[in-house]
Amino acid sequence: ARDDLYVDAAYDMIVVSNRLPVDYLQGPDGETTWKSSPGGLVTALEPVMRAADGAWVGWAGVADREFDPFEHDGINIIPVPLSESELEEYYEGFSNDTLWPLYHDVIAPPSYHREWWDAYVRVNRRFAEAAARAASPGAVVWVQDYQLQLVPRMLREKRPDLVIGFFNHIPFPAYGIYSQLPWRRQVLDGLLGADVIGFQRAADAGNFTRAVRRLFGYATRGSVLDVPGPDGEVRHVVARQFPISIDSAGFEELARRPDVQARAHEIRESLGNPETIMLGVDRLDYTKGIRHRLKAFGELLRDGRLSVEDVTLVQVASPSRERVETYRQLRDEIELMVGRLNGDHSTLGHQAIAYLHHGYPREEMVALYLASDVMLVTALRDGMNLVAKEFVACSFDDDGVLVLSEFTGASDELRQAILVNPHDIEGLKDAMVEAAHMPRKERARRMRALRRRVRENDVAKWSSTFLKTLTGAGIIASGVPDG
Ligand code: GDG
Repeated sequence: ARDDLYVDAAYDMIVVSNRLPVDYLQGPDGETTWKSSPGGLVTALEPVMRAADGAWVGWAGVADREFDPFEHDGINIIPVPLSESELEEYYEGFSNDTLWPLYHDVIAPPSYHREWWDAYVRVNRRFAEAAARAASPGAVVWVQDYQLQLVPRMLREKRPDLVIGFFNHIPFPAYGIYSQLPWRRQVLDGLLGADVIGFQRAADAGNFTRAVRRLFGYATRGSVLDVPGPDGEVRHVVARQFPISIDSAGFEELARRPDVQARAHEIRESLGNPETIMLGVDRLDYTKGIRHRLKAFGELLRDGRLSVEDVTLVQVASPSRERVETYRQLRDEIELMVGRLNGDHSTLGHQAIAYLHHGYPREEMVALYLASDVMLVTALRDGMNLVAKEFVACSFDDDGVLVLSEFTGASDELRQAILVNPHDIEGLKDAMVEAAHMPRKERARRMRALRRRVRENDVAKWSSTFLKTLTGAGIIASGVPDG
């Protein structure tokens, strides 16, 4: 029955991602409803998808359920089913416990399991088949992220007529680390099925290109790689950086809303109007450097360089990957640290750390950005880090200080932040004190420059630059060596 509903070969533009841009909700009477999950990717691609009558291929977020394709808010949705065991092996296992730690420079030890790999191959094939079926002749297919690295090659084999792009949202590691992967050749070959392979930073694209040279010996000129096809003919594949961004205007608009500002005011009040509010916003993930941040803050309080009378740290740690053991351990460690630090330093009137293990609506996040004086982004490794850009976009009064780790993609662009190496706890402490005491004029000077950058490079520009490169890939490959 499902086949009748599939509109085969109907779409000129297809996005493939692990998760669909909609969430499945069960109504009070058991009926199925769908709600958009308004992430950055959806915002960026929505206009493109509408204009091209595009379709989105992905998983709906519930295991062991099959859904028919449907239309939601003008976007055609093609759900791909995953079983409970595939969810464990392909998603929680190979994606989040093998690739995620490996690609983030083995901050946590990656697990290598052959059954996980088998599930990864199987699920990637299912996504590739769904996309191959939905794509019209010569359609553009844009595959997203590390969960689906084999899809470009699988798709090309089924449908050599397609124009295939891939974007990697997380870092790509140096060869010395990447080469641990028992399936290192298969993954590179999977990616090389694309016409354009996008990364966050130039360094990621460089690591990828070097890995291709080492493992396959293909010739590369700048960002163009010569990839031999089955009949010996050479395809030109482009691998370069396309730094992702946010809907900058959308965030600023929210920040300017009177009700959001009133809420920001209320947040400050409820924290006892401290002189300085420092803020961390992260998925609870070991890549984000939350422990380093807490350690530095604790030592500053202990040594009297900051006082709980003047400074409060708000740490939002949104729940993430709670079925993966490393994440459970991390949560315990962080909550132990927060409990200790609050026990040691809080007074009845002043809390050292307001720790929130919740997800919040976007309005509340923006109110938090507005309420804060210092944003702490101390990731040990991060593809981009959108939180840094969101804080900047919301600071329309040109005030606020961003402390930003050099190990984020965002640090390539946001040079006027206070850049830190989060492993250097003394350096991090100095940066936090500097941020708390930075004169107004200096704050404004830096924030103006940061805001210009984020305003001019928003997520719409990111997607249009990528898609232009992709649809012009033939032209690039035949002449110009570097983009
Ligand atoms: C991956 C890469 C790359 C967080 N908590 C809440 C909430 N968030 C939002 C933030 C931000 C997003 O989630 C997180 O994006 P990040 O970029 O900071 O990090 P990852 O989730 O690790 O994302 C990363 C990104 O992909 C895009 O390519 O930048 O490097 O790791 O937008 O605001 N949003 C709401 N409530 C929360 O509680 N509404």
